[in-house]
Amino acid sequence: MSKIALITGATSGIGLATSRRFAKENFKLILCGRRQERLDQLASELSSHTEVTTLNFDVRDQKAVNEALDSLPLEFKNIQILVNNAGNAHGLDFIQNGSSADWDAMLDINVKGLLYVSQPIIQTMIENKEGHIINIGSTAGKEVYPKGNVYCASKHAVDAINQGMRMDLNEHGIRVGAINPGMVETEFSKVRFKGDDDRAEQVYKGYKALQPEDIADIIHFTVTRPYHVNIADLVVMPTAQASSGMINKSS
Ligand code: NDP
Ligand code: 8X3
Repeated sequence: MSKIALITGATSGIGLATSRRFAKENFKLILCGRRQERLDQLASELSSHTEVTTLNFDVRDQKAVNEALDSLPLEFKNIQILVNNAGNAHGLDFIQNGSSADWDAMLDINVKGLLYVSQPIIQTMIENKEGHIINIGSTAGKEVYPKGNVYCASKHAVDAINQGMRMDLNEHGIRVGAINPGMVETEFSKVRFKGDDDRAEQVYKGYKALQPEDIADIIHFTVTRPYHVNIADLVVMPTAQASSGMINKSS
């Protein structure tokens, strides 16, 4: 029977590629994001492969998250796979110059939003004694880089939450693991640099960055292992990257 997967941040980048990959493999999909037009387009594209529904909510708004999940049709309620992907960096500044609005956004979205989405779904997984949670962390959650301060803190928090979730849910037979990518060419830098597209493009110039489909492949591999196999924590970088924030642009 087709597995039911909920993907946050399905409107762009890694979440979009994962939605397409899962659709090809006939997973039943709950696609989440805030940009309704993109959700509608994606649902229409993928519905020729599989059953799709969409949920529009801001992960920062716990009430909206709960209402959206409550509104799921019965046939989508028993979520078996949760991909906690929604998130972004906001700004790249020395700590002394950082904007508190950016700090709030990163901590509220990347950390608290992940918790708000996870908790009600975990309840369902516990009841069903089955589930798989994939937390999208980052190399920034393993090593800090200059000016990465609060984004790196938010992804270090995802790393800690991933470990804690795995421990707490272990007795319920729920798989929990993190995928921690290095540089992936998505809209991430457009968001980080607030629409400065030239600056965003420079981030991926001079080397071959990971593509969102590379991460989708890994997520698909992870969720299709036999149930006794849990990929707990995986780091993946472009070959031109040696550590967080360290890219060899002459390679
Ligand atoms: P994108 O900017 O391409 O996609 C981000 C997604 O998150 C969008 O679908 C967006 O949807 C969603 N999102 C952002 N804020 C909110 C919010 N407040 N509420 C609901 N959804 C939200 O970036 P990526 O695909 O690169 O990023 C996906 C994840 O991968 C993030 O967690 C990021 O930290 C992580 N990552 C990215 C790397 C990279 O180099 N690109 C490397 C390592 C990790 P919408 O705007 O429609 O709400
Ligand atoms: C995104 C990758 O290196 O820009 O998490 O932080 S990086």
